[in-house]
Parts: sequence; C-alpha cells; structure tokens
Amino acid sequence: YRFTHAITRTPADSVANGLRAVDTGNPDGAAFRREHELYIKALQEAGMTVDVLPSLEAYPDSCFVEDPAFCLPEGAIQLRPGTQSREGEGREIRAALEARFSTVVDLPEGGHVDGGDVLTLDDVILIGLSERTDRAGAEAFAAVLKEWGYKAEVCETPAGVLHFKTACSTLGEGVILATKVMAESGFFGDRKVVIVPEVEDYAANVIRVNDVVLVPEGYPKTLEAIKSAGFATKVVPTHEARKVDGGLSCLSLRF
Ligand code: CIR
Repeated sequence: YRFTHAITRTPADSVANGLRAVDTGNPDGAAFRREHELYIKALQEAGMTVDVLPSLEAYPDSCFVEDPAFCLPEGAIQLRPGTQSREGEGREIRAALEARFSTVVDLPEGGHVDGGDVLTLDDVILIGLSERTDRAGAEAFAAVLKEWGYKAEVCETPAGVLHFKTACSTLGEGVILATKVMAESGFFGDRKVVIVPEVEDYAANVIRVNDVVLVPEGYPKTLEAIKSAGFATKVVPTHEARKVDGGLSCLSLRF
C-alpha cells in the first residue's frame, strides 16, 4: 500500500450503459466526472502522481481501470476481463502501462482475470474465482506472479459477490476489512479482520494509499470501525460509480 503512482481513466458518458447486477438508475457522465475529480485529488493528496487517461465512449465500464491490468514493482500484467463488453479494455490500457513500466506482459492465452478479483496482502496475493475470473485465467496469472517471486493462492469468491475485492480490502499493517460472509470464508487465516457492519457491505471496498484509507461516502459505521482500528481515513464520494457496481479500488491502478 505504499504507492507513488496511479493510472485512472475519465468516465465516459456511455457509463450510463455500464454493467450492473441490479438496476438502481443510470449513472450520469458529468456527475461521475465530478466525483472522479475528487477521487484523483484524494490520491494526489495521499502523495501519488496520477495519470488520467482520456474517456473511451466505446467502453462504458472503462473508467474501472483496475480490471484490465495488474501492477507490481516488477512490472505490469495486461489482463483479459471476463465479460465480453470489457475484453478489449486490456488493449486500450497497454500504452499507459508501457509508459510507466519497462516490463509489461500479457496474461497467458486461454482464461480470463478481472483485476478486481485480485487482493494483494503483505505475504500473499489472493485471486478470487468469480463470474469474471475463471480457473484457467487464475492459474495462468498465479504462474506469472510466482515467476516474479510472489506467493499466490486461488480462492472461491462467495456467490453473489461481483469481484473478490467487492467484499474485502487490505487496510495495511496486516489488517483486512471484509464483509461478514468474506470474513467467515477462511481465506484470511488468522489475520486480523475488521468486519463491515452488515447494512454497509458496499463499504468493504476501500483503498489504503500510503498513510490514509479512502472510504466511500455514506457508510458511517464502517468509517468508525476503520478509525477505531487505528487508521487515518478520508471520505470520497462514489455515488455514481456505485450505480454500476464500481467502488474505490476499481477506479485506479496503484503502484
Ligand atoms: C463491471 O461490471 O465490470 C463494472 N460495471 C464495474 C466494475 C467494478 N470493478 C471492480 O470491482 N474492480
């Protein structure tokens, strides 16, 4: 969670057609862009240099740049998102990865991985199988990570959760934030887990950036739980992103 850089992409007006599990109304492009600016500002205030890529109308979900790539100090991996309308987003983000990394590799052919299914902990990288991430993709991805010297484990994302990280995040210092279902999954061994109060499940997706945890606006119980666990927080609005199942982590690649 010590980062110097982030890659983001401006939301397009076509985000109104973004994918969602439950329809609660379309996000508005202009309102989303205003929230996105506050998000970028929060990353900058946390000490990061933020690349802002231009919006892509052809890809309604393309502001969720976390899904088509994964970044580590050793290099970046161009992924293959596991839903047809997003598959081309990997190609679209390639140049931005190459501008920041000397090593950029492709997820080996065959499977699919969404970056939203990848949780980086201090000692292991967890890859959640989901509607988007299949076993072939997860295993090929784990093999690349192992080549780069990381421990990687494949786990089963609980049913009804879009992405593994929709329901959990790293707070840093060995502490995880997770929904009750995720906390009871056994994936986290004996690590310390702060549990998200049940009515606030959406707030399980936070990001630790350097000294601060960014928390979505409107989840006071989760905010309090994170503060009580000893973390500095900053609240960021994600009301538009939420309408298309997006959260704080999805909106950037951090490295
Ligand atoms: C999608 O369904 O792909 C987008 N509407 C939301 C992606 C959220 N990304 C993430 O959780 N990493």
